[in-house]
Amino acid sequence: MIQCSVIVRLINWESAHSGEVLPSNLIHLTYNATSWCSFNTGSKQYQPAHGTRVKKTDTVFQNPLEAIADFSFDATVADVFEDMVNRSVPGYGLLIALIKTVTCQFAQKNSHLYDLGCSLGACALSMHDGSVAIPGCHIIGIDTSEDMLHRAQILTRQKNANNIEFICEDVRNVSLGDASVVVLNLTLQFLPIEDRGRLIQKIFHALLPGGVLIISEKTSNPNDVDQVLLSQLYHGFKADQGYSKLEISQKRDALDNVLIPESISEHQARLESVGFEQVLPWYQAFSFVSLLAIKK
Ligand code: GEK
Repeated sequence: MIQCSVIVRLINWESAHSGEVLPSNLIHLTYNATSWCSFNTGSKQYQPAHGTRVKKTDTVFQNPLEAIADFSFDATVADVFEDMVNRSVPGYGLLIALIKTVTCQFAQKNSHLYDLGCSLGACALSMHDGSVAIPGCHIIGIDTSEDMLHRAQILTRQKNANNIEFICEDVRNVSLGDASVVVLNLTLQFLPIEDRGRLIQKIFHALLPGGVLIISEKTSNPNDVDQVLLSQLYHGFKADQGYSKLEISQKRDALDNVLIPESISEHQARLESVGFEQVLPWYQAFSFVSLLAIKK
């Protein structure tokens, strides 16, 4: 990750929440290739008054926890999610940017583009950017976390992405249709394995001919030696992002019963079994893999 730090003198900045006067007019900024973060102004976080978005640092698992509860996408996580996902998913920023490129290729006029498990709407925004030249594209982000969607709405409004709608619902319960692009970016892994086939089948039926499903997952590797190496590399990546050993192990324990990875071949087999004619891996960073599944 490209990261640099600067100390700047504040001119016309205000508190994120109240516009109160800063305790110091110096602020420490870091830039991590996607956006600016701010901290080091005492106990509070501040953001620029105009324009630049501020990303809060993920400290959710920093302190020792007596008991580790299952991971959930609650307000605490939503508040730091942008930082968390960028520092926890290798290549996340590139993957999001490439979803725009895939969208340019596959979006069809007067169709629906779905972001299933949209969190803060990063993929929805990327699909928005990739479909601006195609008339009648309606983008729908779906998530069960109200805390995520509240923030997603603010972020998309800031970008004037007015053709994005958000729905707070379980992806297993929504009806989908007239779709040219469907994104399942790191979402299927949170569903019970027995529910995954039905969702993939529903997506296949919702897609128009020529439509694409972009599915990204943390995968398991059937070869034990490879699995160990990929896990070591992943922990090295997280350490490089500034996470301590304690943070890495507490988060891993919290995700243990919640994120259930499958192998690339299990995903491919499921996609082919529901009818996708072309299924190809197109992106990989360690165990994080993305597949394109195309309906002819
Ligand atoms: C991104 N796609 O930034 N129905 C709807 N939403 C769900 C469900 C469900 N059954 N289960 C989990 N979620 C995003 C990142 S995060 C992945 C996706 C991660 C939602 C959950 O609330 C969360 O917002 C999202 O899926 C998973 O590209 O944090 O590793």
